[in-house]
Amino acid sequence: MKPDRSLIARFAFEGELLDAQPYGQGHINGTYAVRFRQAGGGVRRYILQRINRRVFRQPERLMHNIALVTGHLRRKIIAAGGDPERETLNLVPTVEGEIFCRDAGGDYWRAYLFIEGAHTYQVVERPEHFFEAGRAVGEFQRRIGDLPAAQLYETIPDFHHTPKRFADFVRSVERDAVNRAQAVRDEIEFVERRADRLGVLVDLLERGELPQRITHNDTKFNNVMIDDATGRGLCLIDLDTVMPGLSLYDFGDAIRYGANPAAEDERDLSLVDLDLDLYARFTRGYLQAAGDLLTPDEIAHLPFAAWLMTLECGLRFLADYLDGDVYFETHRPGHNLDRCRTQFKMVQAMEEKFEQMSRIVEENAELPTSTSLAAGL
Ligand code: ADP
Ligand code: GN1
Ligand code: MG
Repeated sequence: MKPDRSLIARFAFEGELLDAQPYGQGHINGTYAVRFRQAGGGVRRYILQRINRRVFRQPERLMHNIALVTGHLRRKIIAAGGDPERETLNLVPTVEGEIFCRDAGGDYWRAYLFIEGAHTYQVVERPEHFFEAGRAVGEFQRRIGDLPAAQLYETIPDFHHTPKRFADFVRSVERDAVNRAQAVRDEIEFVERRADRLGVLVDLLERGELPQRITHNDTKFNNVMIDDATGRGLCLIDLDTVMPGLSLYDFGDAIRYGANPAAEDERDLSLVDLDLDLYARFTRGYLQAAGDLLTPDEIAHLPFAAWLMTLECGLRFLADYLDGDVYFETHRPGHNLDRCRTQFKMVQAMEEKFEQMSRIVEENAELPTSTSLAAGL
């Protein structure tokens, strides 16, 4: 449901309200662009979002994280001589000075300055944009890296704990709530055949062999704003899942989405593939920005992380399909299954091109000669 006038009036927006329209193509929150006429005659936009209550059980905690993270980024951007109104999200407070509000139905709302002169894209339209996305993700990890992890809540526990995602998936298969399992036996088996490799990253984290960092955890290309004028990767948006995690999650999730030249929900699977040129561009941008932050073990696992995050996302789409489409926003029957199939096609392509993926990392990383890139499949 669209935000009404009285809800909009609770935020400290400037000007006279013109309208509020649904905006963007996210799978989770309700996003609206709200337009205001300014005293001088111009029009100013803001983003107003309804936080998905089913997904985010404790919106207060999530908003605490976002205020902390955007405040930290703002200081870093100002110190670097950047533009703090465009290179990070900026919360617009309520008239009472709060960072969110609750409506009569119990929904939580928040508002941001609208980042003008920049766009998000559902697929990579210009290859150089994907280098920029890599740079933006690396830059984000660097800027946020010195925020003490203990100050952040885990907004969705075990978000990228792939073995737990798999356990949830197995429960969905067993429950078969809407009688769909029989028709997707091939997809279920696709996951089962790969089940032995799902714990690699969480095991390394538990053993202290990969460092825990503050990460974004949802770095798909349509969460990166690209500057219209310069083509620069300007700002990572969608900060709901910023929390302690592995740098590899951000690399992997960005590749799974953006190195596919087709849409995430493309039905013609012949169009879905791992584009090695796009993969190389992102890798270069990412390593340029974050390279000296990363340990040799992190670098060695980049190709594996791309594979794992793609498989994880595919099994989440499949689990939601089996559950009756209750988590991700869907726009047509079978939408989650279509999404699952693109992810699995990408997984297969990565398995075929794994050596080339490793070579591209090797060519772009400065690794001690003793490090072997043997973190294979
Ligand atoms: P979801 O969690 O549902 O994916 P997002 O926070 O990613 O929601 O927002 C959905 C879309 O709205 C984005 O892809 C982007 O195009 C647009 N958007 C979000 N925040 C802003 C902003 N501050 N300025 C301009 N556009 C934005
Ligand atoms: C969701 O919110 P959005 O659309 O950026 C999801 C991600 C998935 C992605 C798949 C909180 O991201 O984890 O990778 O869809 N976000 C959440 O497109 O579950
Ligand atoms: Mg989004």
